[in-house]
Amino acid sequence: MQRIEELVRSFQEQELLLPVWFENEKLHFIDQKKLPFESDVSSTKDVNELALAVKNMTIRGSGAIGTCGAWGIYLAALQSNGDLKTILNAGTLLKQTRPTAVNLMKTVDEMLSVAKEEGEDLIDRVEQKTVEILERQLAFEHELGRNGAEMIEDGDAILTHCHSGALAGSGYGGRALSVIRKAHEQGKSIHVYTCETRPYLQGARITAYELKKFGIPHTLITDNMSGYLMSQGKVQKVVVGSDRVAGNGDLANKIGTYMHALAAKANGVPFYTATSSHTIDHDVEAGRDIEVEFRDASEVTSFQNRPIAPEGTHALYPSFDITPNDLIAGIITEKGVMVAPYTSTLQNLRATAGSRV
Ligand code: RUB
Repeated sequence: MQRIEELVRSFQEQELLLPVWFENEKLHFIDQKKLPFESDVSSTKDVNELALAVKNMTIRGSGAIGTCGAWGIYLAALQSNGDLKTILNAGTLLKQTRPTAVNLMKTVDEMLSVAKEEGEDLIDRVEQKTVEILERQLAFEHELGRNGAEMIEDGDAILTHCHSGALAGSGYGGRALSVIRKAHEQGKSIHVYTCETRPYLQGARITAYELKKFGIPHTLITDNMSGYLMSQGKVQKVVVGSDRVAGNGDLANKIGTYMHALAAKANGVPFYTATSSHTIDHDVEAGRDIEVEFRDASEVTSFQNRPIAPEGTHALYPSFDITPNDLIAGIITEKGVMVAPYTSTLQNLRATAGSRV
């Protein structure tokens, strides 16, 4: 526990915006559904409660969900005093919470393979692995941020969708906002258009909140305004995150992303995804094979428990969509910016990024 608590203290000294952290023998997390109006923090020692928080989107964003794979296994190890069967069951539970974000599955598997090793010191091994994963994820944010910032020119207006920021990741800027934050820190004069992102409004509530905190000039737009702005020459780049990238470069991201990518292509605006090598799923050949999460229709017919449509209205909520690789100008990762043909550049990335990919 000492190593974890030391790591969290060092993160806190770096003034990171942490979605999840461990302190006083408990895991703490911010309720992202209530931001920015309330900063409600919950605490738990129970992996079941953590899994529920991921499922109901109290903790969300693929990077943060990914680290919950590590936190969850660590909690299960502590809770069960290192009982392997309980830990394996916790892994199954965690993986069932959200189907699209592949970081969650990969991180759980990485943790479980350490838990399954021979030896007495299971809790220590799991703790050590948690520390390693958290440090690595944060390092990725800085590296991919620097790589992506090279794509950004002084004076650019950048459109982003949903929230691919610090609280969706490891606290610096997540993926898309790490690129934007690095460009801003390099002194480039940039402006961000943040799409509100129906129905959860992650863009309005959380991206705008972080951009304000980071001092980055921004304008909130509704999702259906992006095509018009691009046609007027108001947007120079689109940068979004990814919940999963297929081996051929097709990507799954928050519903609405595909629409922005089409508008970007039609208007000659480069569309990038900022992500880590960990988000590339080489077991999935193309976007059509990625499981898209469908959430309850009530999340569309109401907002924060207030109905916004007549009672009984039929609604549909695919939570993600697939953007085909021919709409993507580049996949920004911690190893560099991958360009088409993606099947081979992503294979090369796999070779250089090592076994974790
Ligand atoms: C969040 C979402 C974000 C992605 C990608 O989905 O789609 O755009 O997670 O961002 P939800 P990142 O709110 O449903 O979890 O790659 O930074 O995770």
